[in-house]
Amino acid sequence: MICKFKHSAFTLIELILVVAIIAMLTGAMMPVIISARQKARAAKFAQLLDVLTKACMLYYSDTGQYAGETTDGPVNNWAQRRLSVVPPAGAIPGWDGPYIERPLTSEDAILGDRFIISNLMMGDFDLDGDGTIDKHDMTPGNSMDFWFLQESAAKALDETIDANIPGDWKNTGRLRFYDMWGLRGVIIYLTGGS
Ligand SMILES: [Ca+2]
Ligand SMILES: [Ca+2]
Repeated sequence: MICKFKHSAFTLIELILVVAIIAMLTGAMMPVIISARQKARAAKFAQLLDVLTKACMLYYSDTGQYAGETTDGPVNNWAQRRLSVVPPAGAIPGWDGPYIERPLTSEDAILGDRFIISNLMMGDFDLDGDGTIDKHDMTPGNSMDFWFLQESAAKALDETIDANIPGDWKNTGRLRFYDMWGLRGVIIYLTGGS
């Protein structure tokens, strides 16, 4: 009986060790898995970003105005669906769209947060990371705004679209990240004046 008890105890310790090792390995692997998933999403979103940027440029070329579009939520004067929805005849002279295949939906919020393309370019942009602002706050243009995007998701996207831009990733290139007074957001430059 004593031998049997000892054998069972040894088996239990082995089991605990195996479980502990598996838990450690899983814990060590999780950041790698999450990071790979975010990189894949960022790459997919960058393709959508490219399509939307070209649509905005074409829209501007046709109408001389900057467009608005949104994934969901209220559509207002700040972000009307100008790229996808046919406006009333003559409402926007030169309009020759639709400029994207269909209105954006929440399914296009690949990074986990909805976004809005507005026709007012918010924020200063140092596009080449040389320390000099290239596009100034509130000048007309197109920018994409997220309000609650996770910092790690924003960083993964920044590494995709601002890969070769020197300086602080949060303040240089096309993507800017801010986190102050409890308000966190991402703004991406699409097109516009200086
Ligand atoms: Ca610059
Ligand atoms: Ca950046």
